[in-house]
Amino acid sequence: MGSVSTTEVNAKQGNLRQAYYDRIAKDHMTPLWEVLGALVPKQPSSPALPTLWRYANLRDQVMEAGRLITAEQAERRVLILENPGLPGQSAITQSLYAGLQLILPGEVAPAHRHTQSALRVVMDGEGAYTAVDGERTTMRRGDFIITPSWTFHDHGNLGDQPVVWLDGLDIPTVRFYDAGFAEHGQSTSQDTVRPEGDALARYGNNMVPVDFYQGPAEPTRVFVYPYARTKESLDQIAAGQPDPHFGHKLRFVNPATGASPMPTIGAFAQRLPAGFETRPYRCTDGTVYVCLEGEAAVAVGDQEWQLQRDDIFVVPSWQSVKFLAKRDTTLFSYSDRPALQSLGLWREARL
Ligand code: GTQ
Repeated sequence: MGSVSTTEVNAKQGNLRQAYYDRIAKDHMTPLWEVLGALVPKQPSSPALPTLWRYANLRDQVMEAGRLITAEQAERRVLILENPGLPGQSAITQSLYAGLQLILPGEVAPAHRHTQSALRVVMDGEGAYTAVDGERTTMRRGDFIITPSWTFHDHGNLGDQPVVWLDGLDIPTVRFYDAGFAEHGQSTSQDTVRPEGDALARYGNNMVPVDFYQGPAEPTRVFVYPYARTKESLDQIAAGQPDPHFGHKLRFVNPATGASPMPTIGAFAQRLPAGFETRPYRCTDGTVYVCLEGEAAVAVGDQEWQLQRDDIFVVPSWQSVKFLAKRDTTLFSYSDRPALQSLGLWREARL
């Protein structure tokens, strides 16, 4: 008899193994050796894709939603920016959510609270407010506003223009941990219990109340970081030497602790001087960017776009990002960096 070929041996072994896998699957077991490489990758390879959303298109589409449903009917009238690599997941990165919210003159988005943390970046229009735990703040373009986990919040538009902002939430993170709770407020709009500006005066001016101490994971009581102040800092530091990878980049902090404003989401503001080209950079925090001012070419992984004012794009974990500013450009960004850092999982590479 001739010897059995290697191919035949392999085929037979393959069949035996598959039959075994099928048998153990009935008992809810599965072999590690078939999936080890994917479970323990050499480096991150996110299913999220580098993606750009043009603001002009976003705005047209959200305005159309404004003709189809009221803010109160919708509870929140938002178009989710869904990463095409994460279909059906309402996620822009594996851990974060993004959406464009519209509130028309006279409308209110009713009070509620949830364990998900949220941030807003005001894009368009004047006259709206967000109320957080009994204090309102007028929303102005570029303002970075937060509603930390379990704080009551509602929105309203007292002006005569549609107001649009970007929502950033840790919805996928909270879903991952199965830690979502939510409830409605007692009334549609919260009673105002403090005058506008109170939190900023108490906690946001390099001072805090004398008997106030916070643990490192507690969110800040400052819930608005006005763009006028952000811009003032960027204008001032832009006179100095830019960092080769970042230009002039600052991170928002809880002024009482120096930690991120909220434990699951970090936020950043960045100025790239006209003509400045950054070196390629990558990090493990998938990041959502908003172009608040200016114009720049941006390369993310194998994608390249000409960024215009208000455009929004996402850089998934470990994809390289590189900018060439055509004009003085200001970027806002947010990511899960503080969560990764507190878990010891944050890495960066300055290329
Ligand atoms: O404003 O409370 O985009 O609860 C998604 C969920 C906004 C909000 C969103 C929310 C909100």
